[in-house]
Amino acid sequence: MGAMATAAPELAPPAAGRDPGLDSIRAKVESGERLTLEDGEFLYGTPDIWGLCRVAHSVRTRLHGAVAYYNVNRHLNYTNICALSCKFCEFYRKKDEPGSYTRDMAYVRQEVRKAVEGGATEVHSVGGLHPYLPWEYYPDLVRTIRETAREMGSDLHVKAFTAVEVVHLARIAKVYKGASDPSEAGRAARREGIRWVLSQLKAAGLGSLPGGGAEVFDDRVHDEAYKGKIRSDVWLDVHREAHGLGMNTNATILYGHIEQRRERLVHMDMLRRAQDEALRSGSGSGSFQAIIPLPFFPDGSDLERLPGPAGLENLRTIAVARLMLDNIPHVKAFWIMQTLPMAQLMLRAGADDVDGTVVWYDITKVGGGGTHQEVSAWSLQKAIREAGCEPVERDTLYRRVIRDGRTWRVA
Ligand code: V47
Repeated sequence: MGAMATAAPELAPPAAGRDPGLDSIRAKVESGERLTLEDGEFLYGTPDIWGLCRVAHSVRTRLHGAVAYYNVNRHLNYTNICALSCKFCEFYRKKDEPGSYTRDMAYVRQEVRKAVEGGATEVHSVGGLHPYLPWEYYPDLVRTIRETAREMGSDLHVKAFTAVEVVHLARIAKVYKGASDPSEAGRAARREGIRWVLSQLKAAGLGSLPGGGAEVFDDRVHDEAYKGKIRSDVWLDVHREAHGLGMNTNATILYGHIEQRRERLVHMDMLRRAQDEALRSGSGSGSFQAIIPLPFFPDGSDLERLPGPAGLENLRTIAVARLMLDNIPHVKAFWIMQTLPMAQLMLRAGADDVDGTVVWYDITKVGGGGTHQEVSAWSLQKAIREAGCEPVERDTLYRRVIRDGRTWRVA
């Protein structure tokens, strides 16, 4: 006789059919009532994942019809040297460690020329917290990108520097006062330094802030996984200051590591409150344009023992983000991290944007691959059409791009 058959592990019953509990949430969503954290927990727990996707899809359709956005962009990481050692991060290197780099302006000019030749409308530039680069490097970086593009007749948008980098720059420029003062006066002093940095960068040509560095707005998760990074209050203050200067920004949430679903929902609630504030400030003020849920990639990080979120959790999180963040217009399924096939599904579950052509991406490498992660505009359009949506090329500010080969203008 062969080896004894082991009992198959008990399987959960297949995902149930319709969840009647979703009806009251659907009714709330249709009447424009804001969902509570408890509603969010219900959505995360429902076995009727397709019902959840349908409700999120109805919101996405009300906002954007069948349109799904993409852009032609390039990522340019100016350095991977970082004073921090966040446990989830595989990108950072220490100075003199093999593979560490810092780009000079000749390199930046060369990459911008390639970006413009490839028809890019945006350069997305972020980096580690370099301990020694002088303050002048950063406005110079923005100016170099803008001027190189302008010489080629392109009004390339620079979306650069996460809130974490902005605070680092304020420290380097020695304008970050009151760092250890918990009073309102301390906060006002810190915000003044942040405002100074952002206005200098804006004067150099900075167009908007990306959504990175937010991780999860929770002190427990912060202290365990990215101690040393700014906390949620400061991240939000940087975005408030950018909005005050008339710049739009994005927001992310990095999920699927050591956080709980409830903590994700609290993060989303904090973002929508900050967005309420931004929208109350009226015209001339910027706001959050997009929420980008980022699934955690364990490979090569200090949290490599964790499995990372599975496909259905990613789908669920996109849908929940669409439903909870009722005042942020766009939900981005960043194809680099979600994969293109999953991003297609997400276009039917709340997402309306897949990000762009990217070309080089150094922060996460799918399947342990290299940094060359490029997809053509044609492939993005094809994927969007296959998902039953209408592809629309956008610029960074979600204006339609009218294109004639590599030359373009916004509608
Ligand atoms: O801030 C780092 C995250 C972010 C890992 O604004 C990781 O349009 C998963 O913010 N697994 C950078 N995520 C990326 C980012 C972004 C991407 C695309 C578009 C936009 C936008 C913003 O990536 C970091 C961090 O939260 N990250 N390591 C990892 N192992």
